[in-house]
Amino acid sequence: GDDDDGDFGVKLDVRPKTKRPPLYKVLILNDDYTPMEFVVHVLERFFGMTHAQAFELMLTVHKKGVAVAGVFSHEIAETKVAQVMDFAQRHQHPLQCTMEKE
Ligand code: TYC
Repeated sequence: GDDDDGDFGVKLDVRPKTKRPPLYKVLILNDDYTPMEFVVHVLERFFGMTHAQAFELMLTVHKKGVAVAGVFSHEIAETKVAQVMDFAQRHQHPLQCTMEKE
């Protein structure tokens, strides 16, 4: 209202504002050519999954077209995508991996 108190309406900082950094989903995409065992190996190797977890996620991708392999900070997600894309290319498989903001 008026400025009898002389504060000019400037809001006081009450809570410390510590915004958490955004997280990114790393997605594995289906294709018609990459062998199922290769995808399972990728999920074990780069996402720390057990064989059973990796097999289950691979089947989800195979049936639904895409699944989330993990959720990471921007830098870690970028690294995972690069590692998977490089590994797939080196083995001449068309497997695609990408990331998106959660
Ligand atoms: N669709 C592939 C096949 O039938 C298997 C596959 C699963 C490929 C998951 C990619 O991300 C993938 N051989």
